[in-house]
Amino acid sequence: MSRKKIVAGNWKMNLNLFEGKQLVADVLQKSLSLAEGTEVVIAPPFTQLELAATQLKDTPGYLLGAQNCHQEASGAYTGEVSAAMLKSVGVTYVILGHSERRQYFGEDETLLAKKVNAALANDLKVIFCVGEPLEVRDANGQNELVHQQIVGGLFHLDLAQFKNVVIAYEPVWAIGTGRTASTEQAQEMHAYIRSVIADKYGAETAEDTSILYGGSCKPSNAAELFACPDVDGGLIGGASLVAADFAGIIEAS
Ligand code: 3PY
Repeated sequence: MSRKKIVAGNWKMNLNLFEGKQLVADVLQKSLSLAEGTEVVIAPPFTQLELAATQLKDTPGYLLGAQNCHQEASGAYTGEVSAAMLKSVGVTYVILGHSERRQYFGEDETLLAKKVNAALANDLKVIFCVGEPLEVRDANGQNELVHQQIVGGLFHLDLAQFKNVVIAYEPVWAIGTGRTASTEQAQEMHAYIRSVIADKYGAETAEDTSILYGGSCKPSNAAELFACPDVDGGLIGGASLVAADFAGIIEAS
């Protein structure tokens, strides 16, 4: 098994250039030693990417992420940013299908599949988010929905392409609510996701795919969550905006 542990900080629409520069500097200043095979991804807003790239470039294991990309290569799409543009400023990972993109920007699997293609065609790795809202969890429909999201967004990929995909499970009811999935709920869903991948791409690929947990992950619960056999790190929202908290989560990985 060669899958990586990944701690990815998604800043969302927070911090101006100077605040962001300070946060990256504060995280790096902690000189955290990363376990073999662990990666830290920092995904600031687009405006911060180039500066963060210069800050991260000499620190092994620390990589730059973006929070979205457009599905087309270029053209008259005012306000949008292409995968090639992200690549050109040093981005390694792009987060696609975050629940906030699905909820506020109407992104569905058809669109996300195109974005995934654009990202992979530009040698970016994809952190593909899946997860269910509360009403689906309450109706016990989480597996069915997550299955649908994975099949619709990713299963058109061939094996070589899929190897550049990381999955992030975010129970939507645990985002920005202070609620966290229990370790049992997280492990159960992560194992399910791995089984879905195994059915399509085989057991070896499933074993090698990193599956991150996202949803109010913080220093106090990270170690417990990351100890689950199928949880390979986290996609961190609010706690990635505070250097000490993000560092605490990295240390738990
Ligand atoms: C959060 O915890 O805020 C997230 O967005 C997880 O992906």
